[in-house]
Amino acid sequence: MIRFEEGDEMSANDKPSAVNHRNQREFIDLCKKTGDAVIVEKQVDWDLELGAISRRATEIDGPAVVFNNIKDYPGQSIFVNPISTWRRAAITLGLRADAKVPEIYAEYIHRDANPIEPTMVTDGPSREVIIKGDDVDVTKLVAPMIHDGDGGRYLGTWCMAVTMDPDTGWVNWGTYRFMVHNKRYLSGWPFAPSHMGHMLRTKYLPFGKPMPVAIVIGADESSHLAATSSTRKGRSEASLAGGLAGRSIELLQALDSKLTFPACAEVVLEGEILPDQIAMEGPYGEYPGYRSGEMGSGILMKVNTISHKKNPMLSMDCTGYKDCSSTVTALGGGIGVQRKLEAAGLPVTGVYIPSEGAVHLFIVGVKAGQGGRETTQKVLDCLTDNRTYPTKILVVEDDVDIFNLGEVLHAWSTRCHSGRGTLIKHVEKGAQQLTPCYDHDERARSAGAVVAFDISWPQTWDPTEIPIKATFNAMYPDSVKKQVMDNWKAYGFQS
Ligand SMILES: Cc1cc2nc3c(=O)[nH]c(=O)nc-3n(C[C@H](O)[C@H](O)[C@H](O)COP(=O)(O)O)c2cc1C
Ligand SMILES: [Mn+2]
Repeated sequence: MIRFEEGDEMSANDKPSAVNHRNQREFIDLCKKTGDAVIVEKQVDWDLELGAISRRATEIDGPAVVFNNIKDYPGQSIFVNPISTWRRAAITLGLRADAKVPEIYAEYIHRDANPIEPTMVTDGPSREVIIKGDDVDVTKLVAPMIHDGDGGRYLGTWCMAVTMDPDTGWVNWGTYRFMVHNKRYLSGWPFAPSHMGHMLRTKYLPFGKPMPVAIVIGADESSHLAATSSTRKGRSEASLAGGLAGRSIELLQALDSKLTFPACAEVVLEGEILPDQIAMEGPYGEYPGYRSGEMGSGILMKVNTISHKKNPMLSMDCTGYKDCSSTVTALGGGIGVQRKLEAAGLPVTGVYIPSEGAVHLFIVGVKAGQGGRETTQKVLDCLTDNRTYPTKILVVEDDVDIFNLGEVLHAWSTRCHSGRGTLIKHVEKGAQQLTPCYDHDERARSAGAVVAFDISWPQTWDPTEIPIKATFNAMYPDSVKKQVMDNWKAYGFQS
């Protein structure tokens, strides 16, 4: 199988084509054509109603939603759940809306391997309205009360936070939640090991320096997708976004700093993370599909400048069970996990992180005949060595389609020995603290546990001993299968 490395160049005629959307509004137009976006003109309340509609829409794998008439906020609209389904992930990457998940993964890998440098421009829609200093009031932008029980109103969900490494000039884009604290302040919660968290802790806090930051809302989906990906430190997410879009992304420089972000963004909040103050943040209906944690201390951003399009359209993820976060992390994260396993020399053939598992369930495909307890142990060790997101890992051989949950469940139920095939590992650091099944003590210590299942036949068996699947494909001679397929409609079946 082909192994891709981040930033690998491929031959020129293999370059990904430009996708059909250059900004949020063009993406919505594409989604409308395929039934993947609904425009709501009826007035909705920003206080829970908007969130409840958005939550239900994503849970039924329904369309994304544009709310054009939001109580108390005339002239502003919100685009909700941009990439919370595989269909919209496919559209983002320039594929047919009904492209299958393996095609979507393959397209992402191809585009990721072909980054395109961005281009600087000097204007963008966000420059239509500029508000500075004492005139700044973030509560004038519509930030919904998304879930009942949230600690406050969230303005940053499907956003990108832009920061710069002061030593190297590397600009990081990452998607992290931001809650309205008051008129001039937002509080946020980037994980310590995230690029933004790490930059803040190592490059600004020790020197008592405020960290310049821009929160960018309503940009093109290629850039938003790049901001959610787990790429290596130092790699430009703007170039990755270019690869995902198949064209150079136009960037604008911030008004108050050297930070750069997509010029097409509709709303930009510029300011600084203060080195000497914290603020209460959360709780929030989170990507594991629960309200996770209590209100706790978060980072504090002072907003100095707001720039936005006249009548701006903001972007929002209605986070929770089956949200943008678990869908896009399944994609960029799944590919990152595959690369990590390949680099460790494991015979991996693919990784699927189904959105229903909320980034807690990893399905790892390995070459037929090369599964087994030893391989499963190595996969488990590799995926718990640093940041531990999964609580369950299924290691299946590649006669099982990892993207077909029915097949995976069948193989797990029937092939995995409940004693010998079950490997449990306790993790003492680096476990994801939002994991719902961890107790308070484990969360405080970033500790947890992961179970990996070896879903392979005993390696000691002679191949002739392996049970034949009782399926159409496995149990009949080719000649009979062909006869049946040739006559399928003639028998009276529709499809
Ligand atoms: C809607 C959404 C919200 C997210 N919120 C957070 C968050 O609040 N904190 C965090 O550390 N990661 C959050 N993530 C995950 C990060 O975006 C992801 O880990 C990404 O790789 C971070 O970028 P970085 O690698 O540049 O740090 C969120 C992802 C999505 C899609
Ligand atoms: Mn990054």
